[in-house]
Amino acid sequence: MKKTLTGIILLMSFMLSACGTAPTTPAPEQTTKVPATSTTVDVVSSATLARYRENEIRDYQGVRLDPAIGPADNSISGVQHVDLRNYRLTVDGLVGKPLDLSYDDVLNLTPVERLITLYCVTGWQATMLWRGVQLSELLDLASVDSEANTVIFHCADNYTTSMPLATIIDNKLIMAYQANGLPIPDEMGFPFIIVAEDKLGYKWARWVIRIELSADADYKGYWESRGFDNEADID
Ligand SMILES: Nc1nc2c(c(=O)[nH]1)N[C@H]1C(S)=C(S)[C@@H](COP(=O)(O)O)O[C@H]1N2
Ligand SMILES: [Mo]
Repeated sequence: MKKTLTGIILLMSFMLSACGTAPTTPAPEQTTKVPATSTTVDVVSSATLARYRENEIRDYQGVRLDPAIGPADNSISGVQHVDLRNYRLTVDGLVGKPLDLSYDDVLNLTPVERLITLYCVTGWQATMLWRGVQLSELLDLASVDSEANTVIFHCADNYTTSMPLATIIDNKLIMAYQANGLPIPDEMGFPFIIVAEDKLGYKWARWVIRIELSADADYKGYWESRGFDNEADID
């Protein structure tokens, strides 16, 4: 009896994990727009409209952008509010020159802008216009050691996630400080979010405070150590 109860509790807590569901790949057919009655369209759009911030860009080259504030927060410890006055970004681990950067130091690097969609395991998705820096520029500044093969992102809420160094370099991944023309809102990871293009939402580290270079290719972050796939490919 006691065992059954423990089992049920374990099962329930697992189901509540990572944006509220057990691991599944987002079903594209669920997210494709289907013709709806005008009432449905109105309800959906007014709820979404309410989440746009003042002066947020809503269209980019004919594509409708989603609000940078999502419909629900599923963060492990709630939304973080990072104070820039004592914010530092460190890049350390297997590097020749560890970095200790301010917010402005990062904004002074070469800006890149890209339209990229975030897919959460629940099927929720959001397409935004991201502006930030290419992670490889930061890594070059730190002179990464040749034995490093993994990049571990540490966040203000103690969340961690990682990606192979090669994925970051080959896919020219960026760390963003703007979404839809405005600073990243607290809800989306102010001051910095890793835009893990083509990877599931749990690779998109928010409120990044430390980028650690490692040789531990088997490192598992918060959700990865709880059963979510370490590759996290969207297809
Ligand atoms: N620091 C931190 N980053 C995080 C998370 C988190 O809990 N803490 N959650 C991840 C997950 S599971 C998703 S889907 C995206 C978006 O989270 P949201 O659904 O709460 O908006 O942020 C990712 N990055
Ligand atoms: Mo997620």
